[in-house]
Amino acid sequence: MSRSCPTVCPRDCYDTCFALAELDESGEIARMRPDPTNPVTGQALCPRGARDGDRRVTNRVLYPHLGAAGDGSPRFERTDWDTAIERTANRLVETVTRHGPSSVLCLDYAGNTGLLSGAMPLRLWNVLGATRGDNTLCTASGAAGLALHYGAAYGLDPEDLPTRNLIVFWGFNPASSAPHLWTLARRAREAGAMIVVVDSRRSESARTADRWLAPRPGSDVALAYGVARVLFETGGVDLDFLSRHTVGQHELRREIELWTPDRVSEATGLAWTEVEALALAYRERRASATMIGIGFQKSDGGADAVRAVSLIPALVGLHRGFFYSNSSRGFVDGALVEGRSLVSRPAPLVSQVALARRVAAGEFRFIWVINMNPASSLPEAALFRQGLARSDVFVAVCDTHWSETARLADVVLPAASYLEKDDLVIPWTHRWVRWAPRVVTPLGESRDEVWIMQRLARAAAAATPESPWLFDEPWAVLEKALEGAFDGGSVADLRAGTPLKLRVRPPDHYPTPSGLIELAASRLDRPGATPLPRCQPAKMAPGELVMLSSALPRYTHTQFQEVYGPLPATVTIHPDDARSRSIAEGSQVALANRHGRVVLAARISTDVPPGVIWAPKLTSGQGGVPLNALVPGEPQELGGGSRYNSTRVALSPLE
Ligand SMILES: Nc1nc2c(c(=O)[nH]1)N[C@H]1C(S)=C(S)[C@@H](COP(=O)(O)OP(=O)(O)OC[C@H]3O[C@@H](n4cnc5c(=O)[nH]c(N)nc54)[C@H](O)[C@@H]3O)O[C@H]1N2
Ligand SMILES: Nc1nc2c(c(=O)[nH]1)N[C@H]1C(S)=C(S)[C@@H](COP(=O)(O)OP(=O)(O)OC[C@H]3O[C@@H](n4cnc5c(=O)[nH]c(N)nc54)[C@H](O)[C@@H]3O)O[C@H]1N2
Ligand SMILES: [Mo]
Repeated sequence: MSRSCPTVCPRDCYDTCFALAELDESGEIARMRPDPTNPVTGQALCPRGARDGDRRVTNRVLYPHLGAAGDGSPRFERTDWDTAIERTANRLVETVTRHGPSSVLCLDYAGNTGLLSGAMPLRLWNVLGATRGDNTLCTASGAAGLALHYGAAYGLDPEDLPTRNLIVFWGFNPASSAPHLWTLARRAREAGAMIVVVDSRRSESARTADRWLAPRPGSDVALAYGVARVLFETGGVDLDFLSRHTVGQHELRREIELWTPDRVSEATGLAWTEVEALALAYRERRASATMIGIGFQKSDGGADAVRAVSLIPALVGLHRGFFYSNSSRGFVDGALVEGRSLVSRPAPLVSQVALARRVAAGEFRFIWVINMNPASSLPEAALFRQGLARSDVFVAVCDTHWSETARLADVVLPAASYLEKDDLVIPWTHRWVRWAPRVVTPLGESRDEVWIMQRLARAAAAATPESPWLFDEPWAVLEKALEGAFDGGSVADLRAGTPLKLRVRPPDHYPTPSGLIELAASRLDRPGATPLPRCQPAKMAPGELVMLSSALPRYTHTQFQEVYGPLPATVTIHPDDARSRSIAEGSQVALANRHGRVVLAARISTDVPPGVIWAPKLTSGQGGVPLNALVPGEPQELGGGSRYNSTRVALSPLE
């Protein structure tokens, strides 16, 4: 008889879906189904979640492997856990002894965000004092920007979307990146809401929105100021709300007055009537949701763009009428799970954005990679790959699959997939949490990350300060970390299978110096912090194009290529840019800048405006060269975030 087992997708994604794995008589996964008990994700599975049973059995790392560097093409031989752990631990102890703990680098990211698979295994690296990545690839700069005005970045609960009359997705492509939020928005539309998409290209979401505005990349601050200007001029600003809940309206207003219709149109490329129409929609529809994407803040002025957009809902009188990432709203003690609050000294942090050149320079002698595929996802990815190939650097990768990074490792340790281990995933969008117990037996000799971490900690005891908490039982850790985390219900209920709802801070709580929304920020002690957002238009050299990259519905970063085939090696080019360079549809073109050169197939389309090209994020070009070989490694000033979407390239047909 078949049976359904509850699980939760742990990928770093807006939706954090509850799912049901349907097992056949032999106990194998027959198919994945949506779980209707989650009001946000219960409708359907995305094309990735639906194929998780297939991904589980394809391209897996089944056994520990030792890499044998040879003539540049890596070879791997299977080994046993004892040998793999001993090899890794010996090298770890030797590195710490000879070069100090900070010459050990731990890189982790978005593969599995579960508290047990993602957070708890970091305990070893935190107690060692290893250098850790600073998590700046994704949301960091926008979060730092929002903190200047709101004290913390959390915003509205997506379950409120069906109650809104206007939903603006700004630099956000939910039809691909957040399909369940998109469904909620469309449900609101059925009840009369308007959906607006603000995106520099015609994204999947833009195609079906009620209205699409396409500001030039990097010009969103000007658009937001233009909208604010119309709101002030037409009585759309809730002055009573401003006087009660905000400071800084006069500074903001002075800035807005400088943004004349001509100046806004010139910066954004939009007709003033489009700006007016958006402002009037905000004024007339009142109950709005401003959904601020992560995509458009991975750019030169990304933090300031998020700041400017976030001020619009305050002007129309809404407490946190925006959504960005809700990870700062709750009470889960992540520092305890990771062991950060258990060590006497915090681990040194290194910028992920600027990491590649330091790895290439040999600054780290031992690199541990878990839940991440940095050889494809980091800026300056080709340089990073050169660093991994150095003979004086030891690389250990713990992954479920043979990722590009695993293929460059000295030791590869097989991780059990999320369907093969217990975990608890804390969403950063909606509030629903439930225990995700193991559904099926781990394939091959793959193991869960806590087991792997504890094995390695024992074997490397000579380098590790005495810390019995490394060996804590996972459930005991969770019980402690979750005290006070839920709105009713106990951790025992959770373990018995009952979904619980996260307890969250109220929307009108503003941990700023004034305790109010600071339309003009007053805490300016961070690099790049200014009272008001600044517009930093892209500075382009003649002939240069700006390259955007973002998600496709069937892939999560580099994942699911084993199910759907390689990420498309294509670049979308406007017909004018193709014509002036004699580029034909389907032909091979070179994208080049001072960082590297990537060859992709041309797709000619008006989905992108002139001067802008688009490629699937994390794809690879001819010869397996990662797209991110082109991406600069300079962090944003505010928040240290990435600039993927400000990558400038020259484009030419292949000779
Ligand atoms: N050009 C460009 N580059 C970008 C971006 C962009 O917009 N443009 N976006 C950036 C952003 S926002 C992000 S979040 C990063 C994502 O960057 P990464 O986190 O490096 O992306 P993934 O390819 O998802 O890599 C996750 C890895 O974890 C593995 N994994 C999955 N589940 C498990 C598990 O349970 N255990 C273990 N041990 N491993 C597991 C997967 O097999 C995969 O190899 O990429 C960034 N890179
Ligand atoms: N299918 C799928 N879903 C995912 C992921 C995935 O890999 N695959 N990754 C997850 C993760 S970790 C993240 S961070 C999110 C990212 O998901 P989103 O927040 O939706 O961000 P992106 O898809 O990177 O970009 C959104 C849009 O921003 C536009 N854009 C770029 N620059 C500008 C600009 O200057 N101005 C304006 N207005 N628009 C601009 C791009 O054209 C793009 O369509 O998705 C999550 N969901
Ligand atoms: Mo991300």
